[in-house]
Amino acid sequence: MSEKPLQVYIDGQFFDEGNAKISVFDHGLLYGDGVFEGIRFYNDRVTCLKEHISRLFDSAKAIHMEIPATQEEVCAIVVKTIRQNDLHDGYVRLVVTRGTGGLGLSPYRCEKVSIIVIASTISLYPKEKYEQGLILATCATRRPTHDSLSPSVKSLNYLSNVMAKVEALAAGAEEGVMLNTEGYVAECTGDNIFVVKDGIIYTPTVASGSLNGITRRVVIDLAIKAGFELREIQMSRYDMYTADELFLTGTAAEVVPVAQYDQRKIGEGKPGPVTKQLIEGYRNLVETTGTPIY
Ligand code: PXG
Repeated sequence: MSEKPLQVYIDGQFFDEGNAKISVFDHGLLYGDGVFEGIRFYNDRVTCLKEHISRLFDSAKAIHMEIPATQEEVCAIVVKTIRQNDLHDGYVRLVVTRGTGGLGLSPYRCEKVSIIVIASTISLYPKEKYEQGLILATCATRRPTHDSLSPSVKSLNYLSNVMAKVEALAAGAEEGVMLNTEGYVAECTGDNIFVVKDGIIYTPTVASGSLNGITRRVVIDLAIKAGFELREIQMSRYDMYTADELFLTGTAAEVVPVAQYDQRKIGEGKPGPVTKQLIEGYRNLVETTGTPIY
């Protein structure tokens, strides 16, 4: 027997996943003209919902797009879509596209901005990876700079990240490290980076070209609360090669340890004590906080 189809929200209505369709003339498809968020929910609570929606509105503002709803309304739509699918733990992909328009770049010919919400489940890395650590490699593709499309915009243009992921996988790694045009470490293809050295925790500044990650912020706050010194720095590959511990953060990835980077074993080559403490702290936090769904 097949499972009940997912109910996908598009512009005020729910559709069975097989019938959840948008126009081939949607500028999200034709030009990558749109923004998105990836949001998790655990134990009937949506993690950092307001923060995700606030970032979505900032991304939209930056690309001169008006979302046809308030932040509170979009929060309610996300919660409603999870409820509609009777889910308790999972992942929401919230996509806002410029909408249907003619062939031609101008967004002003698009009829209306579309809001799409998919609530489902996600597993980015196999469970063992959280005990063994990931293998990373530096990618040739650099993070875009703020003078083109700001890397702070979580847009539907993820091709440089996709290319970086392809390069990492081709190098036999599981995730790729993206540098900025100056050669400093920015982030991974879908996660932020943290280093532990001599008991101090470091992460690249947002100005290095990293996304202002919501998990990054939660982990920074957790680390400071736990009494660690936390420094946002311009980070080099050297800082990563010589780290005692290395870990990544992201909504999908959560907090995930790194065992190897560019053929160098990191620390003991297995998750260190600080990483383990933060994995534990993050899990406790997401299980017990967030916007209630039911
Ligand atoms: N950097 C980039 C480029 C990202 O896309 C992060 C860092 C982590 O940010 P958050 O706010 O999630 O802590 C992201 C987020 C997916 C997926 O489907 C990707 C992300 C989030 C959720 C799902 O691969 N990227």
